[in-house]
Amino acid sequence: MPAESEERAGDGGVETQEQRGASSVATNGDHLVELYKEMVFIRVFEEACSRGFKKGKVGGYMHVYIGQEAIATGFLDAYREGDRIITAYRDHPHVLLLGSDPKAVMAELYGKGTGMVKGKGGSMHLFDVEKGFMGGYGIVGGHIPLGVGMAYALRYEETDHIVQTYLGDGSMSIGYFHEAVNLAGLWGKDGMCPCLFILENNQYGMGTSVERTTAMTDLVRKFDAYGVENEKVDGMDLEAVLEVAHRAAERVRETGKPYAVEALTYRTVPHGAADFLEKYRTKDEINKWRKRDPIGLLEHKLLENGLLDQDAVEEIRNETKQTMSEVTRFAEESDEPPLEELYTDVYAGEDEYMGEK
Ligand SMILES: Cc1ncc(C[n+]2csc(CCOP(=O)(O)OP(=O)(O)O)c2C)c(N)n1
Repeated sequence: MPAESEERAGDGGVETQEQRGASSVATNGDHLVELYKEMVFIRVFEEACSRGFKKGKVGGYMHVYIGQEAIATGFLDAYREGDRIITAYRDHPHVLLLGSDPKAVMAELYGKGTGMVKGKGGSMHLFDVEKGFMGGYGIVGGHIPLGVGMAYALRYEETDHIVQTYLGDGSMSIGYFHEAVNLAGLWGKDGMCPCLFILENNQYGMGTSVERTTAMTDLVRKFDAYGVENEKVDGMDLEAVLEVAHRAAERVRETGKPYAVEALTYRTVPHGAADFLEKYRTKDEINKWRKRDPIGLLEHKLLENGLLDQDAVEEIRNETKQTMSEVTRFAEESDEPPLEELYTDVYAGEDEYMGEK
């Protein structure tokens, strides 16, 4: 691998918790323990669905978020009821963190009628309107204009809700990104676009590194071109993410102006189910980033500060695994959707129409 890949296996120019020094862990320890449990849950969930995929039980295509958990965990901590969340296809954690039923999520991956969208969407098209989760999209960048449009609508309806629009580094070279962020900046001048863009920069789009797709690799600065203020955070450090997430969400809520945060992270597993060989990166690079695994970092901090001990860690993992076996059993034992379901939800019906005619 070229030297650039070695360089990438560092902190990417973002100040890390280790470099910042003192941890604020003691001030909000109980909450951090709760978030730690949520991160462990997401990880164990995705390990379980990866096994299901290998056994051929999960249909369609599937992408997991392993290595990136601190980002969604931190930003969704700033979620308020009535906000909207939209993301691409690496969407399991977002919906789980919003409190959707894990059994319904797993059943959806298994293509069962008890799935959260009746087994018709699968991994990439999760949806839970009640929890504010507006998908789950497979077309890279295609959801960004939807996030911006929803943000406009929320302000037009005179609410103080915001949209969290998650996007990958790979989506930033696509037209949708530029068109949507341009409008966000423009509408934001009148306080009409409360959209928080969360750039999950895991440094690759499938097998292509950021350096091979764009000449200007300081990605978050692309928002400057459209008048959207922005900053960067270490996406492996939950505490750092929490700090920026709450501050940014409140800023967007108050001003109605969009804001962007680039969270530098790393996907420590293959891109998706068909990426067996990972020829585009070295094992060395992967291992270096695994040492900064967001769950491992937080666990270490909690142990160091006496907020958890080794027994408690074991207990959390065991309990989570037990819950997960119930979740998986539910998915396995559920029935396929009935044949009639082929003809429903094809077009939006009267009661599914969301605006005035
Ligand atoms: C419009 C479009 N082009 C190409 C693809 C194929 N594709 C699937 S995932 C992906 C990479 C996207 O990378 P990124 O946005 O960084 O997200 P990540 O997978 O790293 O989370 C591509 C090119 C697609 N789904 N949609």
